[in-house]
Amino acid sequence: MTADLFESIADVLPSREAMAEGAMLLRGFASPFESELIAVLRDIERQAAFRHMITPGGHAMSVAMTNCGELGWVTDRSGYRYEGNDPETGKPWPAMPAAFFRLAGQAAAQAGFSEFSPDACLINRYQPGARMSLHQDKDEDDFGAPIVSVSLGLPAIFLFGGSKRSDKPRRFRLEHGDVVVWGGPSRLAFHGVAPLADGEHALIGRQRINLTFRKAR
Ligand code: MD3
Ligand code: FE
Repeated sequence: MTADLFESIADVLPSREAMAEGAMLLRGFASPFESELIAVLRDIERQAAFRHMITPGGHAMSVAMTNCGELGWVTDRSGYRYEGNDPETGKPWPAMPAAFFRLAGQAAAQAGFSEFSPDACLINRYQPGARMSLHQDKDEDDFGAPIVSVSLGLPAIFLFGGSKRSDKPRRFRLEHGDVVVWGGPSRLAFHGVAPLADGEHALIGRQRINLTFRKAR
């Protein structure tokens, strides 16, 4: 009885775990917001569809992407950059929903970044087999601001390396509702995502959605 009680509390309470200096994993932090996040995502997707962007090397990414906020991250044959308009429609990216902005701000505050004000949210959609190879996020102006990521849907193996591409990455399983704040010395760490294993998530289906909140300018 007592053990059951504590297990059920552990299931709902978010926990804090340091992955590295400046990288804080908040397990389940987004779970209370899941329905609102999913509703708002549908709305964004209607205005700015997921698409497989082309890298400067000419390859289509296996991850499909869209954005919301003042700025959106894009890649094409001419390079990586932030743009105010969706290149597919020519229209501004959908505004950042208040629920997204609040969640990102509350998570950043938990990790000690009290004034996080993201102007961009890159939304990544992984279907089974999709992956992201090791990279650094360097297209933002101010590396003093953290990046906040929110995982929804199927679990993924996140690869967390060091400051050099050759540093052997550690593996972390990120699950539905997990939020990570990447700041300080972790901000420029190499990172990636292993190919997504097939499965079915009760709310999100056969995919993983990752929101990454950034201060681009
Ligand atoms: C660590 N996305 O969009 S989120 C990306 O799960 C990206 O979709 C992955 O890497 C995903 O650029 C990882 C976690 C993440 C995001 C940014 C970081 C980890 C980071 C920046 C610096 C260090
Ligand atoms: Fe990244």
